[in-house]
Amino acid sequence: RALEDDLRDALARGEMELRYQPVVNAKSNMVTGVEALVRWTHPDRGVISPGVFIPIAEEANLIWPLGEWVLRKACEDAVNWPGETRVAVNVSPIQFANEDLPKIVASALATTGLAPDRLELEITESVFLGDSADTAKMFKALNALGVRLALDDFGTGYSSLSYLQTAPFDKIKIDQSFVRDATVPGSRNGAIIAAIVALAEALEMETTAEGIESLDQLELIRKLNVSHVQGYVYSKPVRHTELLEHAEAGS
Ligand code: G
Ligand code: G
Ligand code: MN
Ligand code: NA
Repeated sequence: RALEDDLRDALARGEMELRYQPVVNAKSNMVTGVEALVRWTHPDRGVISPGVFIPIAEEANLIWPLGEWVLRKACEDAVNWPGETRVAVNVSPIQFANEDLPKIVASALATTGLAPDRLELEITESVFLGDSADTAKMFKALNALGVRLALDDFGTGYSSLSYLQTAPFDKIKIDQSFVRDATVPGSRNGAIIAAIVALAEALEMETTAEGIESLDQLELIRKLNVSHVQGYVYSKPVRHTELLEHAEAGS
């Protein structure tokens, strides 16, 4: 059987699970949110990364049921987290191009009772390659729902900066490729991160640096005034139950 056929049955068989990676405020060190990351445990092949199966789901028109399941499950879990902890969900450009997306988001919020401002949708620059009138309309509709919007993998896409003129982002996520070598002598990445932070601050957007693995990277990122950090130095993506245990332990 092809992976695509297995993917068709994976949701019904309960093979999909969400993991949550904490996002930490760089100043207060408090967890302010988490990013939902989907995992597929295939009965024969074991855990398959979304980097592998999301493109297959997009080609096979399976991104709809999968995307809807991810949204609903993430909202359902987030309702039980303490305080204002937000949940971020990755939205594929294919989902973004579907006019039903706002309805699907609204329905996930309504059925779970999650406050709209506790849901953040992560969108990549590639959505700006589509029809610009449709893109503007989608941003307007999502904004009207009261959900937050984050620009994911910033600086790695094909797009220009012109979309920042109008698109209502609350946050820029600085791609981990900029973080990786930032502490290596001679690297230009620190300067690039500083420029992204200046841009985000001027536009009143938060910033999250992704893929922070070492204390050296954390120290540099703090010095560069990035507002939020995410990465293995704090936590890998964990189960919903583990997240609750962390919260109860007061960590
Ligand atoms: O967690 P990991 O590094 O394996 O994720 C690999 C890629 O899959 C990342 O680009 C991430 O954004 C994407 N991804 C993870 N979960 C989801 C999801 O629920 N929906 C979409 N569209 N992409 C996801
Ligand atoms: O494309 P997106 O930014 O949504 O995907 C984030 C990906 O980065 C996920 O697959 C997640 O598992 C991975 N990730 C999270 N923290 C780290 C980290 O500290 N180091 C590395 N190498 N990957 C990470
Ligand atoms: Mn993401
Ligand atoms: Na990213």
